[in-house]
Amino acid sequence: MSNNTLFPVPDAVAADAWVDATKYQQMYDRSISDPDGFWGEHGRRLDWIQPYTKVKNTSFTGDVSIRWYEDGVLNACANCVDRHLPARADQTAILWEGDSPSEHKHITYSELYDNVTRLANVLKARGVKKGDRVTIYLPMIPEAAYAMLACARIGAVHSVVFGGFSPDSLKDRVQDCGSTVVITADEGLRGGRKVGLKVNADQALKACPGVDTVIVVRRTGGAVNWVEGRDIWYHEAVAAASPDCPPEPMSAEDPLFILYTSGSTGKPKGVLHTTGGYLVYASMTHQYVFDYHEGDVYWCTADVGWVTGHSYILYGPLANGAVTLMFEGVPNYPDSGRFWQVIDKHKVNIFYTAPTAIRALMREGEGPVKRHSRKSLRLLGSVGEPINPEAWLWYHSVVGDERCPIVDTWWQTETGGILITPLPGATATKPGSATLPFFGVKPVIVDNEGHVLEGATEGNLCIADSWPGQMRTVFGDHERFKQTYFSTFAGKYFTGDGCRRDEDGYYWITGRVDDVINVSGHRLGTAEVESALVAHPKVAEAAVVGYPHDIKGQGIYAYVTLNAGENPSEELRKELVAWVRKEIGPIATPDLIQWAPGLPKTRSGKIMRRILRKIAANEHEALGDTSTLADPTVVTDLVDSRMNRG
Ligand code: 6R9
Repeated sequence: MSNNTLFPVPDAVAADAWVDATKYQQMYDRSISDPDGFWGEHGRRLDWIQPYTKVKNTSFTGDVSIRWYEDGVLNACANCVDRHLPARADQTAILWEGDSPSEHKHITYSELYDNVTRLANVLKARGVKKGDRVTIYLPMIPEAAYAMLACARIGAVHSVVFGGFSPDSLKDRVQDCGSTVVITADEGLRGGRKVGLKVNADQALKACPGVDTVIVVRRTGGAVNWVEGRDIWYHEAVAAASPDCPPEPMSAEDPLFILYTSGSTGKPKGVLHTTGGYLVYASMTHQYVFDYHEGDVYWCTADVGWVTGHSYILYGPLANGAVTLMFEGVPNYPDSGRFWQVIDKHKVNIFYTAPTAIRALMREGEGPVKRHSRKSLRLLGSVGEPINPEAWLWYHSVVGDERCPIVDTWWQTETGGILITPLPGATATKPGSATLPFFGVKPVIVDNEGHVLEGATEGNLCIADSWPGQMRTVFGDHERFKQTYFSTFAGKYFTGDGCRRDEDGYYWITGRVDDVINVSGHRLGTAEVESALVAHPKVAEAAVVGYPHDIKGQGIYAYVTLNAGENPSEELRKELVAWVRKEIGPIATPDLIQWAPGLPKTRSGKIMRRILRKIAANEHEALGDTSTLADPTVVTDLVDSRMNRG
């Protein structure tokens, strides 16, 4: 998976970029030796209602406390909208491209202001106050951005739930954060197909008596059920509301949003981000990593339901007064040239997508790419999972015509923004490497005992000290925050990723080292899929692992033990696949189900996933030590049936 070819920074790129190699080194060194000075200065990129006098106040030990700019007061929405009005009221803020190529819209900063302030007043009228939680379950339409910013404006904490999640997943998330308001749509539209969002929300909310308001955007006009007194139409409420809504003054450490993400154990946890540090970090990384300049058209293809959508469709770009493209559709509809067609249509300069999309489009050959000129493109980005060198090279030569630098950006929901990445004017790239840390980021690689490894090495990736975009806690469960991130390697933030550092000091992320799998850039805990499977009446036990998948990066491999008396059949296999999709959502669809009369367990009853991963990957010779198993013949049986599968 490693390719050491060095792609130098093109001279023309370095000359125009915010940062070249010399400046990167100077800024990086200062950010590490004098974090207060460095971040104190860069924090002023935002407008503060009351300027901060303190900058960094963080500790990764004891109770773990992370505070940045703690005595500053600001409003995130005002920073993303109001402050741009004097200079760019009529400039496009959001360039929305619909699912169908015949639909698009330019939303200017003044229109954004009007939409956001009205919705903010609707929320207030429904009783939402500073600190209250609002759940947003919307497709990729401008109203999703209005909803997030309206919450930020009045100090409410948004929790966006990806529109592909099931009613059950939505219910868990609404209950966990205790929202009283849900914002949804009649239906979503993706690849020409309708997705019933209101019907899902209705189903979920049967178990959420605390929700007294559901605001419904009319997207398709499809029929919906209506709960009188609870449901209101978005367009009616907003039309009747006033656009006069002053932004709420927020302390830098007041919560901005919660975003649920999967871990190795238990239910998804509510990652909590706060206002000041998050916004400084999102906006600064957006400017430097994508080398954003005035007038550039920038497109991140993520969904706002994921952190990439939060930081790099919404908060980062809008804080910078950028033009941010928001796409409702999918890469292969109406055909697999859609991305490149949109790039030509809107003259996109900066394009940020995921390796899984690149691999899927690569399979269609160069034809669909070459039918479009892509001459506006200047920079390409990748995020979500390790990019294999083959996909990187195709992205570089076929999509970027060997002209556009690639930024492979490593980060996580928890980190708020990009931590390891090239800067286009400063960093020579290597296909498959996320290269070097961003300002203020101190990566360390440790062995399993926690010893810090120096030089060229491989091990567990930790971050030694805080950066402003870091999550502050798990909503409602600070203990879990400490346990999950700071207890494996005391005093360090543990990322859950494995990593190699080469002789040039470049970082190569090798993937998760915990029980998290990454399917098409989406994080899933194996425990979540297992608990969905065992909830089926015919299933006795299940073990889920990731295995290498050509397009998705990792596929979901499930070993299933049926209850006594139940027999494996193709029909039951299909039923279990449909069951998991219904329980969690389509992203959790198992790719392979293997019937397992028994699972390999230690004598204390722990499932040996290490062995199951090897069997799933067809690495039968490398099973390692099986002597600690309670019943080693289980493994032979599993290997035999895996081999019969081919
Ligand atoms: C932003 C985002 C985080 C996990 C992370 C890692 C993987 C993300 C990557 C990458 C290699 C990259 N990951 N970007 N691995 N190279 N450029 O994706 O957040 O959904 O929380 O996932 O994704 O394993 O730990 P999130």
